[in-house]
Amino acid sequence: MLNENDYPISVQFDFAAGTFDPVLIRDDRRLSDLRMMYRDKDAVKRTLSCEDPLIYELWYYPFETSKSDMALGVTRLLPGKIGDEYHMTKGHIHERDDQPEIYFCIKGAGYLLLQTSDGEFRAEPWQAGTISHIPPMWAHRVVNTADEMLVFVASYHLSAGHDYRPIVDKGFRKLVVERDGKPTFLASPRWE
Ligand code: S6P
Ligand code: ZN
Repeated sequence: MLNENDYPISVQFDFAAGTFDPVLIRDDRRLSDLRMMYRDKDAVKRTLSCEDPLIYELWYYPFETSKSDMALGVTRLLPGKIGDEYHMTKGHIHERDDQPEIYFCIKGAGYLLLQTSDGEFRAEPWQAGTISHIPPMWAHRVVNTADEMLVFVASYHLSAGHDYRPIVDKGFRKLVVERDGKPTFLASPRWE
């Protein structure tokens, strides 16, 4: 017997705008939400003394049925840097160790950083059209290294859970910074 949540639902994605409609939940992440993540604490302080810039927007549509759940998430990551470090998502690992995720880059360019709790690290170069599978047990973060907004679609089970603690505590092994106008990977001092 179907209940009212068990029927198919479609939303319409606008590729030029990087938005979809209808959207059920919208959330903003500002520099104050990410202050622990950036290496250059003086740059964070300086910026926050005059403004609290928007770093990314999250647009969500949770699909919850009587038997399962799945989320559609669109992340809209603005271009820019804090000090010399590019704008990025906070980054998290799924609480459940059997939960993967699919990311689909729609617009812009940058990197998907992936890391296990043992410190295995990968950086997947991203451009519009790249689709990446994030296996279970890999923390994930997206970095925007271009001059335009980076937009990606995520699909995952809502029951996966989000653990930000390992990233707050130690961060990723590599920082993505601008050197001579180009994105460059620096070993994070927190891993040495
Ligand atoms: C959820 C999925 C994305 C992120 C979003 C923001 O599993 O990976 O929807 O939540 O990209 O990143 P973060 O690290 O702030 O959650
Ligand atoms: Zn995730």
